Amino acid sequence: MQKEPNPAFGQGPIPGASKEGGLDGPGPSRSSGFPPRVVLATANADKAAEIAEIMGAVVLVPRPEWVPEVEETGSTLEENALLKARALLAATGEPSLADDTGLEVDALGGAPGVWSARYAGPNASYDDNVAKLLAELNQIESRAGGNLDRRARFRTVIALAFEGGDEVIAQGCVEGWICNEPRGAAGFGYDPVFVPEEGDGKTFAEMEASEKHALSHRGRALRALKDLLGA
Ligand code: ITT
Repeated sequence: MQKEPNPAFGQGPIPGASKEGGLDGPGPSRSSGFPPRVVLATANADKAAEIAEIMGAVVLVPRPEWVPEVEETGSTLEENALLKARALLAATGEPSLADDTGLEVDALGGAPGVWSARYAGPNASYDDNVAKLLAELNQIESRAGGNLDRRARFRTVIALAFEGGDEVIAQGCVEGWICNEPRGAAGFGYDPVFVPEEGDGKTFAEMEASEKHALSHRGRALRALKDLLGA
């Protein structure tokens, strides 16, 4: 079954990330290359674990638990990523990295998009969101007499904010479609119903982590960020 978001995140090290260091001392401002350590703005443990797997050697400091939840009031992924990165930079003084991700489904006019986390309501679980998505698509499909364009894409915007005001933004996108029933137990969120175009018909939740990262929105965005920083 799907995992639920982990509310305990922020209270321990991120799986796969280095455990070094605390939060004291001024962080570096932007120079060249990737900063050797960054604070992660995400409160989603599954997302943090993926970022750690993709980033490898960079020291990733979990979002400190005393930092209040950042309200995602933006109307775009980019606005929300910047809100989160700036809030963590202001709280910690260290380079801060935020990921905002949305699933855009063509038959739903691009929804759930920026509301992907809260699609089925403010405290929705991954299962609730997937169930709502499939129910909406089924309804549209039956109204359309069994014909439905199930094309969709995941889009991730990564923002990295530095002391002194420098900000670097990168994006990643993966095209695919929404299958009829959830398949697979890996990954998180909408992974059990998303089939990437460039794969072999498996959902992201049926793939090894490395297979997902090679194709995924998040893998692409983080690799683009490294390129932008010349790392
Ligand atoms: P933070 O804002 O604290 O980072 P969040 O879970 O609210 O955590 P987003 O708004 O970016 O983060 O994510 C929207 C939702 O999209 C997320 O809760 C998942 O349900 C889903 N999602 C994000 N990345 C995904 C991925 O790689 N695979 C499947 N679903 C994903």
